[in-house]
Amino acid sequence: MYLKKIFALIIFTIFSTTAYSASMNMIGEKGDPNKIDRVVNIKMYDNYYEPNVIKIKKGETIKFVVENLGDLVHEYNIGTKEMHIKHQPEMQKLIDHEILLVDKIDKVKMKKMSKMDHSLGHSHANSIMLEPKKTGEIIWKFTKDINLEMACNIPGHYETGMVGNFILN
Ligand SMILES: [Cu+2]
Repeated sequence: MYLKKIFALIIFTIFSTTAYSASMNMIGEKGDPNKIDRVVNIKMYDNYYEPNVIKIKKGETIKFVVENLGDLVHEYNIGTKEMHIKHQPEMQKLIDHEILLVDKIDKVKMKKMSKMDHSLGHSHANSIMLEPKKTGEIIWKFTKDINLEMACNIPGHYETGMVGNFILN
C-alpha cells in the first residue's frame, strides 16, 4: 500500500515536470550567456514596464537587464497569455504563505517551504522577481513563432497594466 503511494507520487512528479518543460520549450529556451545578440534594458514601475513593446527576431538571444524602480515587488516573466494566467494562482500561493510581501521577498522562507512544495521555489529561467531598487537578468533565446507577453503575475498587477508584447518580425 505504502509502496503504491510512493510510486504514484513518483509518476506524478515525472508527469508534472515533463508537462512543465514542454510548455517551456514552446516559448523558447534559456539563452547561452556566451551567445548574446542584444541587451535590452527594462524598467519596472508600479504597475507597468518601460518599454512594453519589444521587437524580436526568431533565433535571437536577448539579455534582459531588469531594474525595479517601483515601490512594490515586481516580476518580469516571458510567456504566453495562457501561461501567465496559469501562473497567477502560484503567485497568490506565495502571498498566502507570506513569502511574497508588498515590498519584500522572504527568501529564507521561500527556500525552506519550497522543499515541501516545489511551486513555491519560484525559480524558472523565463522569469525574475525583484524587490524595489533591485536589478536582475534573464537571458532568453526566442526560437518559436508564438505570441509572447512580458508580464507581472503578482495579483492585481497584470490586470492594471503590467503587461507588454514581444513582436516577432
Ligand atoms: Cu508587478
